[in-house]
Amino acid sequence: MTVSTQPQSLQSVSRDTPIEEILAIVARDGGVIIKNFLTRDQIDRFNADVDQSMENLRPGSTHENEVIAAFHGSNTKRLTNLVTLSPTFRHEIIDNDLVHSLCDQTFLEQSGTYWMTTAQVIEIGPGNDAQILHRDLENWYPFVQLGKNGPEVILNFLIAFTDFTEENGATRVIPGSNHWDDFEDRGTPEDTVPAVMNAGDALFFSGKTVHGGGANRTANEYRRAVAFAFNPGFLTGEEAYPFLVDMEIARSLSPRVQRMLGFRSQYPTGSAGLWQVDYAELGDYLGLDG
Ligand SMILES: O=C(O)CCC(=O)C(=O)O
Ligand SMILES: [Fe+2]
Repeated sequence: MTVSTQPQSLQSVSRDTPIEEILAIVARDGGVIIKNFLTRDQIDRFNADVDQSMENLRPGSTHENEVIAAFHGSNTKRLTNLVTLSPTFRHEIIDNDLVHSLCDQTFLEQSGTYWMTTAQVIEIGPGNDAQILHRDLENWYPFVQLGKNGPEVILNFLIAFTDFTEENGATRVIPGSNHWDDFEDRGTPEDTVPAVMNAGDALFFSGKTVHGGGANRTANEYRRAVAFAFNPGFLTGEEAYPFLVDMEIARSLSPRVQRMLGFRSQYPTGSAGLWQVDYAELGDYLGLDG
């Protein structure tokens, strides 16, 4: 697929769209909405898994840096360690074949194995301002300089767990910003379009694409998402899963999920292996099957 002009909106595809087609749209626009990425039943069960933890959380950031605290959101709740908190997440959502096909196709080709950098609930409450526009690759700063020609260093599946409307804080995206010459340019709110979605849909986007949570202008609606994102195995992830997830839970996971969480070694292209024990596979050292 080729592009000549900057797209003005986000395209939507069904979840049975060929992988190559989904990735071609992401390469062109920077992101795509995958309709019915999860079933209604998965949405309901996941929400039930985390509802109590969400209730116990206070909104707003605990970070002492003001810019980072603003980024986290004044009336936003962020819940991490979903692997431990949600059986639906650790046995189904994280092991979704579509996710693995899209990540395999991107990362295995460009840079070898990948792992999960974070999976977190982001619930934007009434009165929360729009988040600062950013590219997710800014967590690994040298890739800002490499810009559009650098490798893909983070793929994000932002899954809607409530309906996303323009009023309740649907994620704002700048389609085509993955092709800009200068990644220090993060655009303006006027350049953005809202990722309006039904619960169960997912915004699948590149780390090169400018986006941010939308402002919640409603009186009493909460917009719940899960940001579910992956790095190549040569980068450090956001959440230190081997220290968060009990070994007993880790043993119950599929081998590919164990690798995604750092219970197995990483094999970036050109490397004999990373995250090893005495140059051998970590999974063997831990006595994991398979
Ligand atoms: O909540 C959203 O819609 C986007 C959040 C986001 O982009 C982030 O925290 O990196
Ligand atoms: Fe982001």
